Amino acid sequence: MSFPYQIRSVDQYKAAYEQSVRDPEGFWSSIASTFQWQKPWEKTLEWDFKKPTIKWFAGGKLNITENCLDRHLDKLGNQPAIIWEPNDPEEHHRVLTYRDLYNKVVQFANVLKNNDVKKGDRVCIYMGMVPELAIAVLASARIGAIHSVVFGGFSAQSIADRLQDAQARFVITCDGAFRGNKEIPLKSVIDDALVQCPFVERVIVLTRTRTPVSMIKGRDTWWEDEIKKVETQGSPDCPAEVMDAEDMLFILYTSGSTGKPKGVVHTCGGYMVYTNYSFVNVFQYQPGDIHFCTADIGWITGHSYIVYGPLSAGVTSVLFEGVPTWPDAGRFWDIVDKYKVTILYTAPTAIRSLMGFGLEPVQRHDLSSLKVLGTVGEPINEEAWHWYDEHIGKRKCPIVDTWWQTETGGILISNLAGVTPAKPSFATLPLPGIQPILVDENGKEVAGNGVSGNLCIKFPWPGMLRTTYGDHERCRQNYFATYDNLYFTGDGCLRDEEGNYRITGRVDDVLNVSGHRIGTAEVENAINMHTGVVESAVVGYPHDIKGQGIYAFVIFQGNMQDEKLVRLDIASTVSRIIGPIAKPDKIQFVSGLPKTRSGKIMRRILRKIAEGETDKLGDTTTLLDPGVVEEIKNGKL
Ligand code: 7RM
Repeated sequence: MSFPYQIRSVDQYKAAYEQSVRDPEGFWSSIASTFQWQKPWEKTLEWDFKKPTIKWFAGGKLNITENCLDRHLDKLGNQPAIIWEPNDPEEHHRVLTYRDLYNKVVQFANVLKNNDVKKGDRVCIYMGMVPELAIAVLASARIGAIHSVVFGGFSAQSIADRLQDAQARFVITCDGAFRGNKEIPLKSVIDDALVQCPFVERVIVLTRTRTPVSMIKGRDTWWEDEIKKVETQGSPDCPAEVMDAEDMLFILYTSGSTGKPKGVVHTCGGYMVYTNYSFVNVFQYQPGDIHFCTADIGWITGHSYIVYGPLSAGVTSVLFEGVPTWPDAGRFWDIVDKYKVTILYTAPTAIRSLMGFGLEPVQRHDLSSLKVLGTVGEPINEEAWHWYDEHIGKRKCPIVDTWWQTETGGILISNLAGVTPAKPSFATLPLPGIQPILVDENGKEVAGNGVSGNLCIKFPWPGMLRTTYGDHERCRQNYFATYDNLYFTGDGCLRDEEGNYRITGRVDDVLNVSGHRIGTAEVENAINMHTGVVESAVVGYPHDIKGQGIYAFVIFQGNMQDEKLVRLDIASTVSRIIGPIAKPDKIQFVSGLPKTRSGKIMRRILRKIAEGETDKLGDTTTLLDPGVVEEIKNGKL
């Protein structure tokens, strides 16, 4: 496919940017008109950030799967859509052409219909990285069901919370998942979650690890058996459901500064246009490209840049089941070599961890197919940037540092590979259509260059979130109430003399651990569930590989005979409640926490202590008991 809106020079970038600000509706409608619509839209944009109301392409009818599958069949039917690389390199890989993927999606869409899944129903998908995960996602979209993918590392409790919030009556899972030398018992985790979710009517279970699972009559059914049923029914077809541009496409839960994760809602039309537009421009996609995004489909990066963006562009997308360091630290490079990957998109945390294994695992492989490298999820430090540039890209591949969020649907700030200049540790410039603004604490614009402030966006773009599921007020509070008439990202940001943006990290109580978003309040709630814990406070601290580590200060009143064991108990409590990704790296037992007279924990002080900057604690005179600070400083881990 070719894309008339692909920007190929700095001048084109400038012109497109200028047009997108002067005439946003004209800009986006000319892009959107290149997609396959069942009925054209009536109004390009309707918006009011105060409520918020955001509607793109209202009245337009479409199905995103027709744009990802049907429209490619004529020309790209025999081209691989998905190349699946299993966890174990000894196991055979799988290739699904666009034709194969189309067939499997309509087939599974019919399975969903057979199981009484209807348009608007929420379907929870909890699977490992197998092609059937992408198939389940697309099949849901095909019939207008709203998918809610939950990352395979989350606990039963986290799944139950999400099922309840979304009132999902359907679950799709696997018996288990292979990840490195581990086997994760997905179905068994689902069984634990469902104890709290009697409203779930049907669980469809794909065979992957063939680990023994309990199958409950009337509720649980095998994927393979369901496929056999539709095969005997005859019609291999499944017409795409007619969706309004503003109908919900999916919910994806993400952590915020308060207790429970919120369900970010994306809609069909705008998300389709934005993921495709950003994919084609940032990575400078060319026909024949092999795109390898190493994220899990359980995160937004996988939704947008393994499934919807690449497939709507007709690219070949590599889907990898395993982990970067198993069987050895050459696994990514092995895959690049094997499939002649041209675009590699990964996270700084992965780069930093692989750097630690030296160059031998890299040098064993031919990486000459690579054309473009990308990073996402967290700020990239210069050392990692240069290693990536030198040893992976051999100094001939542009690196795109892509800044975006679950809420933004797609990349908002990034250089365009080989078109606009890169600058190490800077995401650089906004994509045309994106209008960033920096503000101070009072919401006053910080104008000009060489400044820093809180990053906001002042004009809507098609890929932005529309609401948080079941609680619109929470969406308003979280993103649109901090500053009048602005979308607030929660990130701090610096703008250099040339106008390049560098995102410095969260300014709220959200941690970024190995590119995973975790709320401090969420971790505290989990720690506090341990019987011996009275109170806790969690902050982040700089971590060489993870970017941020989790540091927990805990007041403990239980049996403390074996401190090491208590730490393990607390960690395993967190693992149970949230998942292993939220386990604290350090747990320091304290007798009190630094609090203001009104009882608020002063995290600023704890953060400084955790960062090792104990001489820069600032003003502690407003504390209820300044004495606890000394004790905490002395006990620092
Ligand atoms: C895509 C994704 C979002 C948060 C965001 C930032 C941080 C993401 C970059 C980055 C610096 C980047 N979605 N972040 N990309 N920080 N440079 N290129 O990660 O919802 O899970 O996280 O991640 O703090 O607000 S997310």
